[in-house]
Amino acid sequence: MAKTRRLISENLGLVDAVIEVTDARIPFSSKNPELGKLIAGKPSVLLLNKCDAADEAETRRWLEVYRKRGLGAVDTDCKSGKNVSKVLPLIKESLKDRISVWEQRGMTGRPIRLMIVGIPNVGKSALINRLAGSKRAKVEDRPGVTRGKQWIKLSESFELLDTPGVLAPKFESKSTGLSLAFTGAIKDDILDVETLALMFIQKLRSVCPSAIFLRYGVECDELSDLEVFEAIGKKRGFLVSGGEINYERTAVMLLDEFRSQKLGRITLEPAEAEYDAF
Ligand SMILES: Nc1nc2c(ncn2[C@@H]2O[C@H](COP(=O)(O)OP(=O)(O)OP(=O)(O)O)[C@@H](O)[C@H]2O)c(=O)[nH]1
Ligand SMILES: [Mg+2]
Repeated sequence: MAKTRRLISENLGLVDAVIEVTDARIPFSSKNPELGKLIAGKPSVLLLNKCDAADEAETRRWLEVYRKRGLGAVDTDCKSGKNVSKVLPLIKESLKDRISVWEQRGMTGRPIRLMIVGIPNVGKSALINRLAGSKRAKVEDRPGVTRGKQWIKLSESFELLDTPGVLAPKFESKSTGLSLAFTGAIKDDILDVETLALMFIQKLRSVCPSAIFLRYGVECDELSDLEVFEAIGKKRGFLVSGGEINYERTAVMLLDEFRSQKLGRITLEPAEAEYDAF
């Protein structure tokens, strides 16, 4: 990751502001705590992307958390395009002091240069496509200034670096690793899929207890996590010969259904919980 960090630092030198994309279902675990250090005072805005998949009330609470910290933040859905139009005005707002300095120096018409950063799978490419839209035509390389870099002209005022910076997901705690695995930001193979699904059931019961009943008709109240897991497999008829539950198939199905939003809009990390290193 040292290489990635160096690449991001290099590119940071070329831009005026940074857009950090996070996943609204796991706002804490999808935010990279090192970014603040890397961008060293450069204006940034934060996107709670995939807001269509997250709980609306929780997303509002997270936006409030960021607002209180003075960080420009917006909830976006790059699938439908919801709120994507708010991103550039928010950047302009975060840069207004600098823009007035440029204007005083006669640098009117200087485009604002941006880059997108975020951990894997949060929707960076989807955002680039949304922002660029049909204006995907690349801005020419600027010899001597940004040799080798490709820029996408978004409007008269904005240019976007066409490759996003991929930040390392954070692995400080087990719960962060799990959040990243549940959403698919990191590969399932950090744990066997059955264990992951069992941990997911535990999580789901704490953040959205009704989801399992609504989707699978399993009453969880008196059951252990393992019993819930087995009841879900049974309801789906995922059995092997001898009537045993097919644990692997049940686990894969459950995680798939969460990731494809069949369990509803779920935020796994509530804004009011305690988080360290944030
Ligand atoms: N529901 C939902 N899915 C989204 C949204 N944005 C992106 N996705 C999906 O999330 C997955 C990852 O999106 P990408 O744009 O490829 O994410 P990325 O950050 O570029 O991922 P890497 O290139 O692997 O780092 C894709 O399946 C997208 O369709 C969104 O706002 N809502
Ligand atoms: Mg991508």
